[in-house]
Amino acid sequence: MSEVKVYERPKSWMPNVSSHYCPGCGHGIAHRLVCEAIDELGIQNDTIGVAPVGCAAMIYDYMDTDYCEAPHGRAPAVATGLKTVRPDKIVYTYQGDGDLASIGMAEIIHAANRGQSITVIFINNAIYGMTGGQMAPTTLIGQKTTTCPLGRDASVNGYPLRVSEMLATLPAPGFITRVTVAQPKYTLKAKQAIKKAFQNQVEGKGFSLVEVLSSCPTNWGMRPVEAFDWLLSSMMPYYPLGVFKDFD
Ligand SMILES: Cc1ncc(C[n+]2csc(CCOP(=O)(O)OP(=O)(O)O)c2C)c(N)n1
Ligand code: SF4
Repeated sequence: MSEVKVYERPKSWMPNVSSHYCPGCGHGIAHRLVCEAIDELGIQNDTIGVAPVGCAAMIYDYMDTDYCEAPHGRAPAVATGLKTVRPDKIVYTYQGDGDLASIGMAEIIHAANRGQSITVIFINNAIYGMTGGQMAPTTLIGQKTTTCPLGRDASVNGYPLRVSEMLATLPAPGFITRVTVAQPKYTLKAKQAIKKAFQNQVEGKGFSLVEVLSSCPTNWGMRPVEAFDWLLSSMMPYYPLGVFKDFD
């Protein structure tokens, strides 16, 4: 009988670590996709990641590449500095929606507007995960969080920001796409998008951003399967998957 390999630990996943993320959290899947892309492109020794605040703050414990921590929301600015002094390196940020779309909104807009040659992995789980589930700029209308316990109300809190669509209006960024890790069929496409976002940088192109719709069962108050179902039924209609901008 021939052997079929169903699982292999990515080379760029740090040896001997196991995940600290909650059961059903999308961060672990997204980390793996980033590692697989780095492996397949053979860039493990040439890559520098920039870590966010939020649940992925210690992503450097998982990734066996060079890494740098950034203050709240400033990952695109730190990545800009790294890429400027080391243009030979592949520089990427990994940021949640609290980090990127709230505190760091200015940094991401300006990095995108400069067409900065970096790769951004943006995890949209519609809430601040790490700090106990505050409302994020991406929280949906009616969604309950600790800071909007009756549900987000547009007349008080404004509307959820569609970051990818907003950035795609700028002339400079090259590749902007939204994917999800909610089901295996979507995860395969997410992997292709993440790999392409790194490949763009290898080829010396400009700014690439992959928004990943992800789950936070803990702060959504759901079981893992229910959380992925909610992502599909509630998040995806407001945040449609697709490519909003491409270099080609
Ligand atoms: C008003 C406010 N400013 C700053 C912080 C500090 N802070 C710590 S983690 C974090 C972001 C967490 O959310 P997100 O980036 O969505 O990542 P997640 O934990 O969901 O992966 C913030 C904003 C805070 N909790 N509240
Ligand atoms: S709090 Fe949410 S985002 Fe953070 S690890 Fe748990 S499920 Fe993931």
